[in-house]
Amino acid sequence: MKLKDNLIAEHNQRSIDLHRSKFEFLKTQIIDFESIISKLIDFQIAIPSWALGNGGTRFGRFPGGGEPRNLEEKIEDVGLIHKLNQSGNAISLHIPWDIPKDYQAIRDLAKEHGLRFDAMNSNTFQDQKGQEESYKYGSLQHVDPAVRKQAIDHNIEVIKHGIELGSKSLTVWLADGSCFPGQLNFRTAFQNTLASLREIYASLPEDWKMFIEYKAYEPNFYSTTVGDWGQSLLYASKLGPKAFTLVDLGHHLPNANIEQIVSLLLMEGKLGGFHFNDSKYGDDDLTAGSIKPYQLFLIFNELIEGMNDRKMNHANDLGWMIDASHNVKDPLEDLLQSVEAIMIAYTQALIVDRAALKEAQLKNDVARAQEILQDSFRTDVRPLVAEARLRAGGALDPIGLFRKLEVRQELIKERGFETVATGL
Ligand code: AOS
Ligand code: ZN
Ligand code: ZN
Ligand code: ZN
Repeated sequence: MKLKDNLIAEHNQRSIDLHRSKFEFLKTQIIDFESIISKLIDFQIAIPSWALGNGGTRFGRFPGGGEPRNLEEKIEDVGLIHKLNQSGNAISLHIPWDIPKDYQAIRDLAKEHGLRFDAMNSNTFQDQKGQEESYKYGSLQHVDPAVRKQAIDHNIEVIKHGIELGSKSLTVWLADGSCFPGQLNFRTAFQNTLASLREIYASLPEDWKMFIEYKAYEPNFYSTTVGDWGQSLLYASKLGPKAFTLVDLGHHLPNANIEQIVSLLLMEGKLGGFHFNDSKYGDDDLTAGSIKPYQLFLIFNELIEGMNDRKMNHANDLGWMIDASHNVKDPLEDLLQSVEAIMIAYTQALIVDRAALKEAQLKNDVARAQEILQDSFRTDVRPLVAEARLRAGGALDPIGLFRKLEVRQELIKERGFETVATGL
């Protein structure tokens, strides 16, 4: 289904007065609001193809209906999100789940929805039908060169699909590791992985980036071969200038200071991008900002600080992606909430008084430094985010409109309850 522009305009008209009064009030508190609005309009977040249906856990899956059944419908769903919020103009594909049958048709469809293709994701954590070698004991780290070769070839194939679609990056997330002490030799596993990554790296086009995603544990529970940002940074540094670290917010051990990791990776020029989500315990893949919104703000605070320092472009120089899984919510509503939470955290970080913060730090004025950050975090910037959306042609209240237009019911009518396998 496609949403008509006039429906969005009509919907906005109904709540415009209330919006205006909230926005006028906020304007009086924010000096640079026009430049913030233009930054918000430019800022786009990629939606993962695997988050458009209900996920599930190993205990079960409760599909909600109307889920996309193929790549075309996944693109359509991201198109719906983008139409509503004008902030999700990219889709991140996963191979082999999203192998395009006809590149031209897929490119045209994405264009029709105003979408581009963000990072391509490879998959060497499952065995596919008809595959010769098994990834049970790892892929790029494997003791058997034949398994490593199969995994390398797969990644190169993913790059080729990406080139056809105009993507510019490959995300490598490996499940490689071990479940028990003694199962593998850490250094051999690292060296095998590095050698395999080098071969993949050699196939990257000049203008591509490789993102190396780390994760503390799961599915391996004793060691993970790209287990933390240190290991990811080691690989990325050894590989070369096109390799970067990718930070998935759910991939740390409890209480890790993610904002500090982000700050240092930025300083080293090795931060590639994000998989935004939230978590309480582990790789929970919950809605961004739903559990720890202050952490999300602090991450953006470091991002703005570091990106300004390095004269980076907020909109284009990093990969802004969501990685999510929805067990109990409508996936489209959940993704709309995630994008909104990210935009809010970004805005709050943009309004931090950086000169005052620097001064407080130089004077060791700890209380003042905290006041400055929390002043921004506790400012209700939602009218600013809504104003940016309005000016870009989106809906003032995306979820409200999604419900009012009964989008999910329409999708169920169109697609029924048949479901596809979704990601992790
Ligand atoms: C796995 O835990 C990682 O978060 C991956 O980034 C992602 O979930 C996967 O590539 C999708 O299958
Ligand atoms: Zn991820
Ligand atoms: Zn994950
Ligand atoms: Zn995750």
